[in-house]
Amino acid sequence: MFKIALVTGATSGIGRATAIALAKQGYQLIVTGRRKERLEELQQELEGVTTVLPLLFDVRNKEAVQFAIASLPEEWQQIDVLVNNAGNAHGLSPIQEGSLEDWDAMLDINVKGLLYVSHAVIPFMQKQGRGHIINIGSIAGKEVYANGNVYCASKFAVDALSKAMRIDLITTGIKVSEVNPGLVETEFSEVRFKGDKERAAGVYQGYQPLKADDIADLIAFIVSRPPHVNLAEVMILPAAQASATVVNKNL
Ligand code: NDP
Ligand code: 8X3
Repeated sequence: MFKIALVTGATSGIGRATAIALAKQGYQLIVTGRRKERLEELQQELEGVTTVLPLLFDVRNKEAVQFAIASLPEEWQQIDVLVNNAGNAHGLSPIQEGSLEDWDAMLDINVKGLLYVSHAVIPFMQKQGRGHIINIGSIAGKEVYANGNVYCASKFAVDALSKAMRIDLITTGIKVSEVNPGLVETEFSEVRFKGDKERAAGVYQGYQPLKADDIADLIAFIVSRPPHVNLAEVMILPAAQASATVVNKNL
């Protein structure tokens, strides 16, 4: 029997790589994001590997999230795995210079978006008495760094919500895991620095950062554990990274 995974933010980076890894593990996929052409491209790439259902919505729009997920055809409602991955940093400034638009974006996408998607998916999982939610947190949800203020706060919230979900869902058969990556080279820094590719590339120079596939492999491992095992929290760092701010750039 096929299993179904829903991956948010599957148009790029960690979400895209996770969708591909789960497809190779035999999952049918519901993939979400705002960039339609990228979702269709992924669907084409996975033709012959698995069935892919693209769902286009902005996770900030609670009505759109609820409508898209609640109207899934019956054969797509038995979601076994939810990867709450959609998210980004917007800006890197001291709190006294922060932009209200950037703050809204990070809290609305990284925290409220994760909640909206979970709220829509959990009833399906409860109905079948099983499921696995993987929340993508960050090392920034464990340590605050200079100028990271609101992004860090959004990821601290993901940490708190992952723990809270694990407690509240304990009687439902739904497992909750949190994956906390360090530096992964994706479009993340390009988004943070508003399209400044040179500044973004600088974040990953002088050491070997993680690749999106490294996180995808970990997620594929987590969901393939036997029913009695839950990898509740995993931090995954490049070998050159010791903390949010200590990176050996001479490796
Ligand atoms: P990318 O920028 O490559 O991917 C971000 C994904 O999130 C895209 O698919 C994007 O899709 C989606 N997304 C962003 N905003 C929205 C929105 N409003 N509605 C719907 N989807 C949205 O970054 P990463 O792959 O690196 O980031 C994925 C997750 O990993 C994030 O939660 C990030 O915080 C976390 N993370 C990243 C690390 C890194 O170093 N890269 C380290 C630790 C955690 P689209 O634009 O099409 O909507
Ligand atoms: C992404 C990693 O260190 O840029 O969450 O915040 S970091």
